[in-house]
Amino acid sequence: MKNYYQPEIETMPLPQLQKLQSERLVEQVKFVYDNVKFYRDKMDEMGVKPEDIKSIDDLHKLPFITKDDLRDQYPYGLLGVPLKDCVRIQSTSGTTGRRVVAFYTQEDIDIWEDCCARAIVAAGGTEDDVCHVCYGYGLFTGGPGLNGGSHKVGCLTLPMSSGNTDRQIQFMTDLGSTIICCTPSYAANLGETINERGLKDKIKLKAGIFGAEPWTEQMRHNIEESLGIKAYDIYGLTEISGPGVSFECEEQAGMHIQEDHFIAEIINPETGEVLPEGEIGELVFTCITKKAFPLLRYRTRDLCYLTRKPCSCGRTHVRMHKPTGRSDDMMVVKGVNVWPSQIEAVLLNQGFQANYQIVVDRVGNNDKIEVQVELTPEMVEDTKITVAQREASVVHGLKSMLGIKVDVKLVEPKAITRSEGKAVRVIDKRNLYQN
Ligand code: DLL
Repeated sequence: MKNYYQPEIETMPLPQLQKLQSERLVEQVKFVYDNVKFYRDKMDEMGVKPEDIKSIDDLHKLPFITKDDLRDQYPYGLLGVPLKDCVRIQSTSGTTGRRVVAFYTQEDIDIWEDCCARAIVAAGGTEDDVCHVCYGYGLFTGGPGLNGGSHKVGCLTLPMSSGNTDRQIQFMTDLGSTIICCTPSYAANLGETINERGLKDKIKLKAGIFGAEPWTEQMRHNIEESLGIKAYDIYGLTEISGPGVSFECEEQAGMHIQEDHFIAEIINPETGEVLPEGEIGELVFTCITKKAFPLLRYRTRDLCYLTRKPCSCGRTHVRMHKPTGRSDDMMVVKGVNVWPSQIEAVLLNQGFQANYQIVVDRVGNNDKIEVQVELTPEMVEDTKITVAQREASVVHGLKSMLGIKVDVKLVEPKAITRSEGKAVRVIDKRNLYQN
């Protein structure tokens, strides 16, 4: 059994790591230039030749690629290898426009599963574990990626997929699941149900690997409490392979990017300028080992910052801070930039759980924003504070955070539909008026 903690790579001193990245980048740029017309045309337009890329210091000379480019090139325009060499597609869960379809060779899949295996090992996984995967399977990368990683580690893998909470809990208790992989919102949902049914003592979970959507530190704390586990963040996107592009170690202080496969940059989303370490901006990835869908300088639209501060786990790979939002899920309401994560932070701070929905509408020329959030059962029982007082307190908290008046509606526990995959937090009705 291969040991998926790979210290020779994961703790490689920085100069050596950058040398490896440079070698792989030079080779990859040649490969892409020779095999993908889209890149060849773009680089020719910019007057950049593959020979101009001699090391990672030349990365900035390459053109960016965006989700719109991916949509324009749908389905086969970005393939780096003949279709007969591809063995799989996966696709994004996007709700607008054309889906993005990503392709994989068998080697691409192996690398992706290695990345997921490293994430599972970082969360304490070994061949003695029972790994319960309730990310969706199918086109979504969550289930297939973690499933493959779990096999590589040698865990007993439960390919549960999402949904059917009763069955999830039954298997978890009957088979003694020790590691769970799902979205944080579904983990919160499971934790709530397990506690309501008084089953916490019957589950053996020790760790959870949660990602695919933003979640706050407060939410981590709530999930850890309700399931009695340590909760690890994992990040990734279909275009770049899927989950496992980066993952947390036991420090839970940012996610190590798997730099032997992906080079990360942070740019100013307005100007494209590369920002220094520590500054928040848009995360950009260059794949240096992928062959079927070999994206260079892909703009993820996720906002975060990078740090190379030493990590006590010994891994040297750069850490990305939890994405604080996306440059495109930012809403402009009443002329003010609003991120759902800001609203969530206020709600969790005031003792609510992450069971909420944000409804934005336009009445006449004016934007209206309403936050609907569930009272917790404890709040319902606690009659010392009235619902009106709680509402006023949330309105006040949101006003201080955002600088605008937000309507708040407190609803009964369970009134908001629970998510089984990625949670739908925002309903922006203003989009309905566009066209
Ligand atoms: O969500 C891949 C994935 C599956 C990651 C399972 C982790 C676990 P997509 O559906 O293509 O792929 O969505 C990618 O989801 O650009 C981020 O905006 C968001 N995202 C993913 N992981 C995190 C995370 C999968 N840990 C998009 N924190 C990304 C915050 C995340 N946002």
